[in-house]
Amino acid sequence: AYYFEEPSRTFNEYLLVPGHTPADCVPAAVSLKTPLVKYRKGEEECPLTLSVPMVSAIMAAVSDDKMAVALATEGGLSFIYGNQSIEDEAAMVARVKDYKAGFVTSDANLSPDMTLAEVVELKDRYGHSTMPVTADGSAHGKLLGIVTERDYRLSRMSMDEKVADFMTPREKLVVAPADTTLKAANDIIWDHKLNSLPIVDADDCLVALVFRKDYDSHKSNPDEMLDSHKRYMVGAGINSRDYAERVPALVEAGADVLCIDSSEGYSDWQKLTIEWVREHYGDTVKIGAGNVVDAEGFRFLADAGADFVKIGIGGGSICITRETKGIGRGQATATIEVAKARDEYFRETGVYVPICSDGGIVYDHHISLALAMGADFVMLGRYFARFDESPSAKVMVNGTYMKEYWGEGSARARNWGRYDLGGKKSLSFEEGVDSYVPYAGSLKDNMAITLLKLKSTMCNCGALTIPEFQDKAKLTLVSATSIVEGGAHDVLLKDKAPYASNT
Ligand code: MZP
Repeated sequence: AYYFEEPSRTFNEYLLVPGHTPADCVPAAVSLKTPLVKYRKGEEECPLTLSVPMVSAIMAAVSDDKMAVALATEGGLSFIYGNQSIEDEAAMVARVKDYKAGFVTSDANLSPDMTLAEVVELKDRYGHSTMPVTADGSAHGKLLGIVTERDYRLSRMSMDEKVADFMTPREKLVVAPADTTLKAANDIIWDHKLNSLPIVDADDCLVALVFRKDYDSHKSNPDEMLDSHKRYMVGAGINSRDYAERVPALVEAGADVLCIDSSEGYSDWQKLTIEWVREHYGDTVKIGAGNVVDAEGFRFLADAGADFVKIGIGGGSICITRETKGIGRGQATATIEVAKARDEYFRETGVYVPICSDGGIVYDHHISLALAMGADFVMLGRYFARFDESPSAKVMVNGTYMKEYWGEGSARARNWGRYDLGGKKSLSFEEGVDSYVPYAGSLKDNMAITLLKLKSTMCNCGALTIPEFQDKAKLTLVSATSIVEGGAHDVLLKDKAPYASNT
């Protein structure tokens, strides 16, 4: 047998030692842009980049179309889970691609005398998510947007939930009949000082008018919002069995990037899958592979043509692979070794293959550590599962709101494709658990804090970009007693933290 000389280590065993911080190195100046897929030395730009180095896990409890839209809005990317029918997965991808980010202008000639029902009909005809209209002077010249029932369906909430969600405590629900004119609706909004006006018409179609104030609160002017119609990027998970049918459907639906989802990726199955994609699509379809935990595994997948390589076996919060099969490696050690292999590969071949540290991120600062150790981006499951936007149920457990979160190798998911070694088409034994994670609110609010922490850490290390951070980072192992020193200690806490991680 071969013995690795050093024990494998986790993120918790490391700390960053600050470097010099120049005066212009402030969080607002930090760029978190990072490559998602491979590129050649000398190429102007990586073909696909992320604005923030976070992607959501290929899991049924984490990444559906709603999560994908929310995360893409913040500059990250979701990989839609693959353990569902090809048609359902492709439909989720298509819904993300069809989602109209921003606000779309309409050439419809809207007049203040039009009824709300007519406006909704127009909106539906144009297929817009929202249709800003500039009413003329008689409607106060305000910008209005219309949101219809379809938008609510897309957000997966029931009508009642959405109405509740829509209203801040200060807002009032004013219901207007469908024959209300635009001018009258605008007056109601104005008179009641509402942000929006939900209306239920005869066909049970809920309509909300979004008021100028809402646009102002987006901190961009209405004109900017009217040109900014973007299509969001989305990834999708595939397996190494039905790729000949699944890949064409996902490509047709508009997936920007695919990833072979497997608990252990150093295998011929992955090579064959990548080869099939290259044979049928050349380099036009981007495909990541994994997971691996050492240099050999990385090199195998990079040589096979992977566009990025994912690292991590057994470190996921819901994972019991190390207990059941005795395979895996500490996530920090795996990341450090694979990052060295990536750099060596780049020096040798001129091809930069981005790497993703997948699983085991418990505290926000683990993201900083993973990047400092060389990861180009990180994949998170538990982190995203806690938010409103994840597909799982929000439940009350012992007086606290929780979200359900289960592993793909659990009896609940039965994702045999992820654990397949060419055997029968079923999960023979469990490698994951079914669990709860504390509900944490909206993705947007949580990510804002996480990213601010990351940027602050980068500034402490004197870095304004991720490559600079990786270059300048100084990392130290910590002793068990210094970990104790790192938390609040020898004081009596007034408020017990509701939950230790990500706070
Ligand atoms: P975490 O962010 O919850 O710690 O880990 C998420 C990662 O765990 C996923 O991206 C995937 O690689 C891995 N995973 C998903 N299901 C299982 C399982 O059932 C698993 N064992 O290990």
